[in-house]
Amino acid sequence: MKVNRSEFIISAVGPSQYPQDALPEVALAGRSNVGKSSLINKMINRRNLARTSSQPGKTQTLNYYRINDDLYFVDLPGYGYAKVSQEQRRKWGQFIEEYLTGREPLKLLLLLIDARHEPTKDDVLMYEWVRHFELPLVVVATKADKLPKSQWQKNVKIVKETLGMPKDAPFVLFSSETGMGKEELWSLIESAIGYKDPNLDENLMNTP
Ligand SMILES: Nc1nc2c(ncn2[C@@H]2O[C@H](COP(=O)(O)OP(=O)(O)OP(=O)(O)O)[C@@H](O)[C@H]2O)c(=O)[nH]1
Ligand SMILES: [Mg+2]
Repeated sequence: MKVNRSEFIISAVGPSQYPQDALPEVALAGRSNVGKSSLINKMINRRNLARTSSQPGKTQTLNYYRINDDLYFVDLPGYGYAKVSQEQRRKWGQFIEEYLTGREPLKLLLLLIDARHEPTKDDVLMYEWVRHFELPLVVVATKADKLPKSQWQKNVKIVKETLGMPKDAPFVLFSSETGMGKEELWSLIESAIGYKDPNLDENLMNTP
């Protein structure tokens, strides 16, 4: 997809603030600091559109970014931040569960996992939760640039095995530094939202 236009829309604190225009939504979940906002910025070639929260673990908002007139990226609040109370955890769970189970325009969830480390208990729980909901899912292993190339294969295997992923489940090794995995991820997003490249349509029509 060619990104011509991307804009921040809203930090929504509840369903009444979610956009009403029914554009497909691609949500990003993952631990605090795993690279959700950086991934959005890389996908849309913007240095700093997606905000990095000054108070990790505290903001409980869904941040909406509109890409062309094609989709929204929805940056979900990160989980697993140590300094969060039991009560905040419970609220987070409820908020996210409502969104993931009840949001009609949601077409794909990107679950981000730090490629450098074995997935945490929270990562595994999140993965199992999403599978239970039967949401379309791509697991994205982030920060690949922080690993030597010689270690990629080993770490990918650890991530997949720890999560218990089926062999052919969608998976992308990604770096917001180098752009590794970006095109692959765009293709997966395009098919999930049923995107048709207008340029390709034109080509088809011009074919004799
Ligand atoms: N080297 C490298 N650093 C990255 C990458 N992705 C993110 N980072 C860094 O990791 C830190 C956290 O990235 P964010 O994108 O803010 O993470 P987040 O998941 O949005 O965090 P929260 O909003 O707190 O949940 C920042 O310092 C980023 O620069 C990557 O692919 N490579
Ligand atoms: Mg963020």
